[in-house]
Amino acid sequence: MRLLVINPNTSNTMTQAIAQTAQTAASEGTRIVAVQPSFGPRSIEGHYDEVFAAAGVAEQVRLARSGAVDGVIVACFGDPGVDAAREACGVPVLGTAEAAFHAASFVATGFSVVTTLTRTCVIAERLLQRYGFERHCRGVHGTDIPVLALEACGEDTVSQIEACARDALARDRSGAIVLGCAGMASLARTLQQRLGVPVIDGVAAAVRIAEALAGLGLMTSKRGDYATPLDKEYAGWSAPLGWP
Ligand code: 2AL
Repeated sequence: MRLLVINPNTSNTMTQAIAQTAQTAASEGTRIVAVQPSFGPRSIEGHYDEVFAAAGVAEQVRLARSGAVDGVIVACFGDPGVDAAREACGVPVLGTAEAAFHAASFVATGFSVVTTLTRTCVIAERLLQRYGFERHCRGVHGTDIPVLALEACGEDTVSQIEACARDALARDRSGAIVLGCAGMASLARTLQQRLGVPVIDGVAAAVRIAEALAGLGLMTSKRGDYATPLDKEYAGWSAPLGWP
């Protein structure tokens, strides 16, 4: 099986780290193909960044049109462009936030999200509402660690995330932690050991859920809003991204 993992930001270092986490999480026989957009922000930390990141996902998901992959993962916690990618694909498309929320709801009655900049908390809160997980999530907490600081993540940064998670578990009375950034993916195991509760990284969760969906023979429904995009002309710099 081949899974296309799209890092929607343009940090090559982060794309490589995400690829490694995804490959480690995958079953034997699953091959991870990791890509990033050719344009857009180096990190996604707000609504403005997300607009370009979603267009970048639309650009890269075209690789899945040839039928060469069995699933697509959008590896950013804001799930930019996930619905657009589902229109463009026949195979299942998973966002990391959505995958992480589902996984967390299986292992705890309530979970807390620990993320990067406090200004991104509202993005996670809106996703929780959109996906119907607002009753499972007991709090979204910003560490105020910039996304790119996670590229060279030393003990200071890990300790800062751990402290935020401990505080969240106590304050929210929750039983699990969801990591609110794909840049935190490699920290899940260490944090789980230190905190003694399930720590969910959405990249790994999405890989295993994509494998399960493929194993069940489930594809993205092409009935209704996830039908293939309408054939039309796109203007200006987006011209190559128009359908078909
Ligand atoms: C993210 C993420 O997962 N990748 C990125 O660039 N920004 N999420 C976040 N909460 O900052």
